[in-house]
Amino acid sequence: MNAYIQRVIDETKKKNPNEPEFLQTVEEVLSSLSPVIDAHPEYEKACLLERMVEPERTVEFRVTWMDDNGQYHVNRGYRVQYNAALGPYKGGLRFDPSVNLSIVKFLGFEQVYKDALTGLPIGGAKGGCDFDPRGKSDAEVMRFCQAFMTELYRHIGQDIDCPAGDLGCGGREIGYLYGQYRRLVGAAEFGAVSGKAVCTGGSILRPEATGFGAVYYLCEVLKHDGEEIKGKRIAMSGYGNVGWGIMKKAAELGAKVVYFAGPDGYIHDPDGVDTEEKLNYILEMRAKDPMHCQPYAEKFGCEFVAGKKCWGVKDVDIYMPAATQNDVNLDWAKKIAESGVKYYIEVANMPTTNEALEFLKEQKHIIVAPSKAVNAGGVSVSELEMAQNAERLYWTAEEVDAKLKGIMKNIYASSVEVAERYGLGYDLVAGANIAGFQKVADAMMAQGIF
Ligand code: 2IT
Repeated sequence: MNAYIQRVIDETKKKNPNEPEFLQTVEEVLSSLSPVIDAHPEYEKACLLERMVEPERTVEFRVTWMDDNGQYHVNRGYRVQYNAALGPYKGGLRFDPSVNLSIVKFLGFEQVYKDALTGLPIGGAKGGCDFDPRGKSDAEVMRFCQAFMTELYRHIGQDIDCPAGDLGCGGREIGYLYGQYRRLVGAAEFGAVSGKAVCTGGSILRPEATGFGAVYYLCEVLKHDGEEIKGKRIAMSGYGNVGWGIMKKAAELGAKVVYFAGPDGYIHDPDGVDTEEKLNYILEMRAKDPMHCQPYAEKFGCEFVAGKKCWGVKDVDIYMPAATQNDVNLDWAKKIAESGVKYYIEVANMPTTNEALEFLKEQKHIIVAPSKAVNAGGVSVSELEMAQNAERLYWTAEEVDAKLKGIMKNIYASSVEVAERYGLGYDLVAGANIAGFQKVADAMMAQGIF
């Protein structure tokens, strides 16, 4: 590895000893940049990497809200405004008990390069709170969101930072967050929050965009192999917004999600989740209880395997981890390699541990696609939402879908092109890291050193 990269990784570890997820992503991204850092000695003089690993700004704040019994609760909120060299900070808010500074920094760092890859003018940020929306009433979620935004609003804005959703922060939460923002600033400043419902300035197709984009990217990977998506069988983890979008688009294009895993175990539906009834049932099931997918098996008479992940099953063509970080460790990666399945398409942010990712990349029979490229359709349509808001109009579903498709094709093509240019061959992981990095690097070098 390039000595400058190694030094920055070592220094980052020393400086942030209690942030394992953050260090994991810094190591993963930086270690794939050797060829481009070798080619640009001026980056070291400009302390470019040292500046890239340090967020431009981190805000931590208290969120106090009242439950339905009149009891107060205190949570910790975050917004890490990582890098705005390419445009206003952009990235989601995660509401989950696991949220801490390390998680938010890892997501923020990833977001910078993902947002750059889209080719759209957006910087990277991430935020969240250690609040658990599960089991809370609508009124409790509303009071929490209002309390959260009452602090966050002073740090965001349509030209400053535009948060969106992530785990635990869906359409309902975004609605309450945007409502409180509008109330506080006294203006319909739509572009300050994305993922809004269409009736309140949102973009058509935003809820489906990440899943649809992932399938469009997958189609490019298959095309490269002379394959098509029709008839392909998919095993995935997660059936949230993103997973659901994958199921829907896959079914539309003649592929089938035949395995999906949730927190309680996995479902095996050999017919695939390919009817409107099944897709609607998943939405209902999730709204009632996001922790259990077993009811799907009972409803549709298929197999449910309690407490297990579906990695390693053989009767599929494609794996798509779409749940959360570090879902696939080295043991699972070995099972995946043994299964003989050819396509490993990351969807969730950092779903693979670094050692598992390295192992999978070494397997000659497996093609690995990285989440920061595959899931970038979500943030892309968020940016299209900002653009529509700036124009004060709505685009049609066809217009948004066509733009999304074009963006995903570009992301794939630029990753392939850059990896080949640097002599790395067909390496979608390094290609995405380098292509995203190059855009941020150019903008930072052009803007002076600070
Ligand atoms: O991880 C992600 O890209 C998101 N959670 C969506 C970010 C956005 O601004 O739509």
